[in-house]
Amino acid sequence: MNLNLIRRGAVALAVLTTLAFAALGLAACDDEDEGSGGNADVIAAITALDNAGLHEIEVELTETGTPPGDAQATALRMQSLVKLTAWPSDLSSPAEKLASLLGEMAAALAGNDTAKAKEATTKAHNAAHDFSFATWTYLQKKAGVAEEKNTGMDHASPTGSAGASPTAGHTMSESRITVENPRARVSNTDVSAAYFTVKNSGSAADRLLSASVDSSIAGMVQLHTMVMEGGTAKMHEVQSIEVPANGSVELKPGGFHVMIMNLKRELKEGETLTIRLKFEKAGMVEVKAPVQQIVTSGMSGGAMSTPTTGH
Ligand SMILES: [Cu+2]
Repeated sequence: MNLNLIRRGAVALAVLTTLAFAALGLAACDDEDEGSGGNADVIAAITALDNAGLHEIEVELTETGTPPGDAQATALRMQSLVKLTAWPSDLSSPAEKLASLLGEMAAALAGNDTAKAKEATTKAHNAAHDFSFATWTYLQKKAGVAEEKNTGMDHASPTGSAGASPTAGHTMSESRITVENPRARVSNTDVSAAYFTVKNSGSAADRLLSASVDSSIAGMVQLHTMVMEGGTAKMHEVQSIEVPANGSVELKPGGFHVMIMNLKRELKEGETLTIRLKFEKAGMVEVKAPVQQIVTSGMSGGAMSTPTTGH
């Protein structure tokens, strides 16, 4: 056998080996869910996101009006992390949305508009929550373990804020939310309001973060409070409504309410309005609110005045 033949044989063997490995590689990819990275990558990324401190940034912004010094860096780091992780295909579209919300958060934090920074931070924080829940649900399904409810994890209470921080052995405190006596106000104008009592029988405080109705019914829904200013009742938008542990909060005429704006049609007595409530810990809660005449003590007429503050 001459040297040339041996060389050719070696090259052929090398090519075959490469092809065999390529085939193995493809087979390994087929085993995964389409588009999925490894479990370890996904777990590492979602753990980092869970511990990034978006909650603390939002709380500090809300309470002091100033974000923590590293808030923008955190948003940018989390944006890179979410963009670069090979999420399973089911999660790739929410991941894209989350990455862009984190980008908006970083941009808003770089500016000096506090309200804008707060709004962008709240949006990114909420999206991160939903994304984390979806990711862990995916992982639990893949692992064949039981699924958790979207409630429970008391993610680190903000340092320096009022209230006891959970001790190491007590991080699984729960918020158990029920909504009672929901009702919405009849309206033939472009605004209405909804009221209800939120009860929390759990050992962790929760927050009502937002409310929404079908976009075919109203263009905007906000959480409002009403305060007396110089003898006039004025409405203000609030970022959230606290629901104490083992306690309740009542949304009622003259106080906290769900403000339904840009109504696209009349709300008639006897119909039912579906309202989706988003809680920080308990997640989404859907309520069916009967539309009815609601008497507002101290205010004339059946309809609420238009907001004089906020938007
Ligand atoms: Cu209002």
